[in-house]
Amino acid sequence: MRRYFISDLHLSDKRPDLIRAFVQLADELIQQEQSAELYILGDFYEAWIGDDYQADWNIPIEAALKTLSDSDIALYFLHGNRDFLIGKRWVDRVGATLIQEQTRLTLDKGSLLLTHGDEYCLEDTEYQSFRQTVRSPAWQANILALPIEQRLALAAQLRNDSKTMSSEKSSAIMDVTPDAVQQSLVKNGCATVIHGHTHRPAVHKRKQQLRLVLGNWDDAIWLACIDKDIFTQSSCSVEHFLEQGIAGLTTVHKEPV
Ligand code: OKV
Ligand code: MN
Repeated sequence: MRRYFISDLHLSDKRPDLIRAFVQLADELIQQEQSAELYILGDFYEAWIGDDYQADWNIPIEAALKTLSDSDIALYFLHGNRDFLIGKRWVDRVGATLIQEQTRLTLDKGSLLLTHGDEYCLEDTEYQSFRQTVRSPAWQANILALPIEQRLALAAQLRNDSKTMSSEKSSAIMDVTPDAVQQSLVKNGCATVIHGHTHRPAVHKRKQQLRLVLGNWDDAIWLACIDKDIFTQSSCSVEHFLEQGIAGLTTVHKEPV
């Protein structure tokens, strides 16, 4: 059985091309696979303001997810830093299973740790304190009690703040702290972690530990897969994907896990 991994699609009304690409990916997976799993490791949406907000641009996205789960492609979702407000209603609507960050996935040979990855960016202390606030159930309950319009405005403002801040931060600060990754692997008894968030798709080997970093969807689309204990990550331009689909993807990383 193949397991697919995606993260950081940042789907929104601003990117109808990415929405089309995701719908196409879903259609093709249904045609190609009898039984498979799709793991969405956070930041599927550019900003999620609550399961009660139903936008037109999101209708085809949820429909594609529902078609996947209805056709024996099991969907798993974990929160990123932009869609942490996804809740039980969304998960039930699309037929996904919500998994916690740092979930262990047992493979034939060993275990794989699944997470979004922002919890590893310890050098950005300002971000970590922001993260602690927005991930707290009390803060989230307050936000979800606001009218939709206010939530939209807040999300847009935070988005702007983040753009200003990241332009002032060095790229080293915004990457993961390798020791934090190391510690979480030891704690969870895994040799391999797969995460997104940093937008630096790669395979990192360090002290017999493997860190597989998923690519973000922007100019290119990315799809990772584990099949028979081999990890591959493939990519191509959005335009090319819209013409060629999965067949248009080129393998960028290949690694036994
Ligand atoms: C990352 C930081 C923004 C620091 C908000 C709903 C809500 C999404 C959001 C969108 C923006 C976070 C989540 C980001 C880091 C900031 C501001 C300060 C200190 C909502 C959905 F709750 F308002 F409704 N946002 N992002 N900051 O761009 O990732 O690091 S963010
Ligand atoms: Mn992220």
